[in-house]
Parts: sequence; C-alpha cells; structure tokens
Amino acid sequence: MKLEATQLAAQNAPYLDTHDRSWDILRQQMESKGLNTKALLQQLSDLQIAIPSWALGAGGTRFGRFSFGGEPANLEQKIADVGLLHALSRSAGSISLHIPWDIPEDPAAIRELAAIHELTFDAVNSNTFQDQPGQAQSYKFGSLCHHSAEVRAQAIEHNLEVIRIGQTLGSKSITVWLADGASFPGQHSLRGALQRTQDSLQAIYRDMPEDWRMFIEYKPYEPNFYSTVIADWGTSLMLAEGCGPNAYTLVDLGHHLPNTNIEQIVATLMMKGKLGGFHFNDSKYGDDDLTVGSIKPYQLFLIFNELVYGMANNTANNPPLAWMIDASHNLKDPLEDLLQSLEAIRIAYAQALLVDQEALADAQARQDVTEAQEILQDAFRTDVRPLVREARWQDGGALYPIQAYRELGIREQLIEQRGMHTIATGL
Ligand code: PSV
Ligand code: MN
Ligand code: MN
Repeated sequence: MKLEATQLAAQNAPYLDTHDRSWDILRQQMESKGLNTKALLQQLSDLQIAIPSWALGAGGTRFGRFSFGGEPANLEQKIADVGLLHALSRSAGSISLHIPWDIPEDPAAIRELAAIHELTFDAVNSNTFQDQPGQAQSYKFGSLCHHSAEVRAQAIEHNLEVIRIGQTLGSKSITVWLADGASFPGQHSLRGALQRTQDSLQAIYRDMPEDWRMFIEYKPYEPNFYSTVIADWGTSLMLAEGCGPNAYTLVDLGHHLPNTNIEQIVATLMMKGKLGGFHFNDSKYGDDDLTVGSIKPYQLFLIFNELVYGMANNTANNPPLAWMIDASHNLKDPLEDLLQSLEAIRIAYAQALLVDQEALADAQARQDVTEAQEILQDAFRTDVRPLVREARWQDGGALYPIQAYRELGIREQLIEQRGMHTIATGL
C-alpha cells in the first residue's frame, strides 16, 4: 500500500491550528536568540535515516517472536513498509538490505518500486554469522578470522557478492559486522584471529569499487562471550586505516560496555575523518536494540552535539555520515516503533542544533563549568517538537505520525492484505 499526499493532508487538517500555535511560540523564542529558523528547518529536513530491512517485523532475536500480523513477507513488501514510514515522517528516505535475506530477483524492478516510494538504497550488509543452505564451509568458528583459508575465501567472496548485488541497486557502501570471536580462553589465538581478519578485510577492500565505502562495526561481546575479534572502536579504526581511505568505523550505539562515553568516541573518530556512520538504538544493559531515545535521551543529545560540532569543524574531511536505525524487539508494532525512533533522532538533532557553540567555547575558555553545563542543558530542555513537526509538515509528512498511522488504520490494512500470521525475515 502507498499513502497519498491528499490522505495525509486531510488527516493533518484538524490538528494544524494547535500545531501552529506551539510553532509560533517556539519560532519567536528561537528568533529572539538569533537562531535562523529557516536554516534549522532545512537542516532537519536534510537528515534522512535508513531503515534496515530486518526491523520491519516483530523482532525478538533468539527468543520468542509474537507476530503483529501484516508483516512484510518479501522485499517488495519491505520497501512498501519503508515507503509508509517515509511518507509519514519524511525522514526515512532509504532502506538498508541484508544479504542473503533480501536478494532482489529483478533489481531493475526493485529500483523502480523504491523510486515510486521516493527511496534509495543505503549500505548493504553482509552476513557471515549464519550458515546458509548449500554453503560448502561453516561459520561456526568464525568467518573472516577463521583458521581455514577455505572458510575465509568463502566469506570474502560473500562480501564481494553483496557488493555486486548492492551495485545493481545503486548502493554505494557495505557494512561489515562480524560475529567472529571466541567464547572460551584458549579457543583461538587472539593475535592470529585479528591478523587474519585484517588480511580478509583488505582482500575485500582491494576488490571494492573505487566509489564505494566500507563500514566496519565493532562490538565487545555477543554472540561470543570471551572475546570478539573487532571488539572496540580502536580495533575498528586500526582495521579501517589498514584497508585504506574508503574504509571507516561505524558506531552502533548498542555495541558498548555500560557507561562508555560514546560522544567522546564520535569526537575522536571525526577528528581523524574516520567516522563512517551510525546505527541508532538504545539500551540499558547491552546490545538491547531498544527504541532510539527510550532509555538515554541525554546521551543521544550529547552524541548529536559532537556530530554537529564535528560537521561544523570538519578539518579532517569526514564524509557525510550514513545513518541507520538498528533496533528491533518483540513488543510494539514495528512500524510504530520505527516512527518513535525517527522522531527521537530528529529531536536530538534539533536540540543539538540549538546549542550556542560560540557561548560554549567561550565558557570553556574561561573554565566556567557551570555555564557550560547550563548552555548544553538549555538546548536539551527546549521542547523542540514543534520545530521537528513543522519541518515534517513542510515536507508533506504527518504532523503526528503515530496518530496518523493509527487513524488511517494502516496496520489493519496491512493485516487485511498480508494476513495475520506473518513473520518477517531478520535477526
Ligand atoms: C548484531 O549485533 C547486529 O545487531 C549488528 O549491529 C548488525 O549491524 C546487525 O546485527 C545486522 O547484522
Ligand atoms: Mn548494527
Ligand atoms: Mn547489534
């Protein structure tokens, strides 16, 4: 199904007056502080987040999945779902595919369908953390790090195949996340596994098209619990530097030990021009993959504050970042959940754009710690929702996306079309 502009306009109509009143107040408040509201609206409108094809069904990883009904059964339906998210939010303009879960049988037709929904294809993701039917070698003991040259060759070839598939869709980047590691001390040589991973990544990089980028994720544990080969941002950065200028570190918010200062990692990577992208989610304990902004919204704001600073002071020529949501769980309607995540990202970005960077630099120079905190929290505590809403409305989206989703009966229509007992592919 596809949402038409007229449907959204009619749904928005009764709420416009209320929105206008709150937007007027905020606009005047921002303008009295010397902020350029037109530029802010444009910056917000430009922030487009990729939706991963594996987050559109009710998730739950290795535990129970409880179908919502109407979940997408194939790539065409996944594209339609992202199209719905984009029509409502105007901030989900691309889709990120996982191969082999989402192999397009007819790439030209898939591209055409995506264009109808105003979507492009973001990074493609390889999968060497699961064995596939008919595959000669097993990844039980790793892929790019494996002892056996045959397993490594198979994993390298898979990544190159993912790139080739991505090319047929117009993707320009590949994200590599490896489950490779050891669950027990002594299981493998820590140094040997890292060396082999470096060699394998370099082999993929060598055959990657010149206009492509490689993003290397890191994660401290899970599914391996003693050691992960690419455990932290430093290892990822080292591997990216070992590959070349088009390889970057990708920060997934859930891939840190509790209380890690992620904004500092962002600052460090941007100083080196090596931050490739982000996987947004939220967590309390580990790689919980919860809705963005549901647990630690202040951390998200501080991260965006570093990103805004980094983009404005881009001395190392960090390229524009690839943004993606990497969240999924088994309680909420997955589309409502993604709408909440999209909103949380734009809110944190808007708050960060409000930070008075000059005043902050001045307070820092004077060692006025109290004032520095006041400046940050003044921005964080501003209710920017009317600004975010206005940007979305000007772009033709819904003033209140979740309300619109419910009032338009979207899930009910999807259930009617696709059935009640559906389980989408994914983690
Ligand atoms: C596993 O931790 C993971 O969540 C990684 O973050 C990847 O990006 C994602 O799965 C898809 O492979
Ligand atoms: Mn991720
Ligand atoms: Mn993860």
